[in-house]
Amino acid sequence: MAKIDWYNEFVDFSYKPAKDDLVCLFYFEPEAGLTKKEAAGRIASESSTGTWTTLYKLPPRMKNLQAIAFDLDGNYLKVAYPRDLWDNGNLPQLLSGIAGNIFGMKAVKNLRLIDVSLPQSYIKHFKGPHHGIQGIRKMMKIHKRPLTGAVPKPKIGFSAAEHADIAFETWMGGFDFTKDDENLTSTKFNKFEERVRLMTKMRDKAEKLTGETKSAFINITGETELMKKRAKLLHSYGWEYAMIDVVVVGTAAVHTMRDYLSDLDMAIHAHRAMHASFDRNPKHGMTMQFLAKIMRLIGVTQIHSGTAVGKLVGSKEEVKAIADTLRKNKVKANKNILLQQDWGNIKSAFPVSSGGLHPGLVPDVMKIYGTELVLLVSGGIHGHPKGTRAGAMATMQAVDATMKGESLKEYAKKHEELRLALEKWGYMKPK
Ligand code: CAP
Ligand code: MG
Repeated sequence: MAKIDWYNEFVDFSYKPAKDDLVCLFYFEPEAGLTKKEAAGRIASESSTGTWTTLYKLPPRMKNLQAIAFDLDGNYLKVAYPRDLWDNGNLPQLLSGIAGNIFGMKAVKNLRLIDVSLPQSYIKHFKGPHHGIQGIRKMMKIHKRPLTGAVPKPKIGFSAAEHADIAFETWMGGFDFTKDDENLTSTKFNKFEERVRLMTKMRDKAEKLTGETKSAFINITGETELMKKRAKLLHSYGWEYAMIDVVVVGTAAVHTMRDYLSDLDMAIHAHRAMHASFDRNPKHGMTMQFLAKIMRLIGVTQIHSGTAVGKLVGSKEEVKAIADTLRKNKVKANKNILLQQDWGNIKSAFPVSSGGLHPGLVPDVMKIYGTELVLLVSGGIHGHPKGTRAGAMATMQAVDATMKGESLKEYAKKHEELRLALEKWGYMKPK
């Protein structure tokens, strides 16, 4: 009987990836009735040149474009993709290939894209972050400790004037940044233009009083032309950053804005709102380390990476994998979590730890990340018994204690703001 499918031609467990191959690591569960090898063939086929049936005509050269499932270890599968499949510098096309139809195949009960190892011949077509971690540290004149910031809370509802006043208190408490929340862009009670104007006034006042550089992640999320307009306004008021909710705007818009903001010598704070719709299920979807990788490749300055100890999902192992993906130049393979990656000339990006943090959790977060991170503590300063400024001071005291290797308990004996924070929250891990 004539063969009706050719999936097994996409499997070769003796194949050794070529230097220029792009390699993906998947977790997968075959649907009942299919072997792992049969499902593996379907993953490699559907994400490269194949279809469900044998064809009347198949030019021999197509063989050179087929993906090959080459390494099967339990439910983990590696697939090698020929370099010629991929359009230089086109990340949406990459996603349509390795993260497209395959998630909907009946052949798999579950499928998760864990990581991708990109060859130099692919990454050289991307610019990566404009500043890099050292560039940001130089710009902010902060060379050792974590950078710190907070979002006004409640996350939306303040007038532009109230928002700017809270920013002033945050900066005067010693924080470097104030951040808009992910769902605040421009509303009738807090218009973007008004917020920028008033935030600028408060920034200049706080810089004058403290002698420190103060900045903000002001949210320009929206249609790309609108984002350009808002970025230009930020630049005209001397702001160094723009904030973009990168998942909801999409990789093409982030790419456009990376180049537009880079021409203005501006940095991108990437919020990852909506990521958990595809990365929290350990059996299906894509990992946060994969999302962090493509965002560093496109060129965001920093992206939220989790806390492990705060209110939102993300294990310690996952947080470390994301931090390595963002900060390292040469990433080592970590079984079933990361593939090796040489970033070549692509600059580093800051991990951003945020979500349910307060001064009592600062040592836990710094134990995971070290000092090379942006630390955002929002509810954890505005909920302080003595208010925002004292909450920021308490957090800066917790950072200082941790940098000095002192316990918070000891340090709090001589620092009232930290003592009051520990009295309220202790070391609780919010849910
Ligand atoms: C944190 C936050 C951030 C989350 C995002 C919030 O506020 O502003 O958006 O950190 O999660 O809206 O919850 P709190 P992630 O500090 O008051 O919790 O960083 O995991 O992307
Ligand atoms: Mg938020």
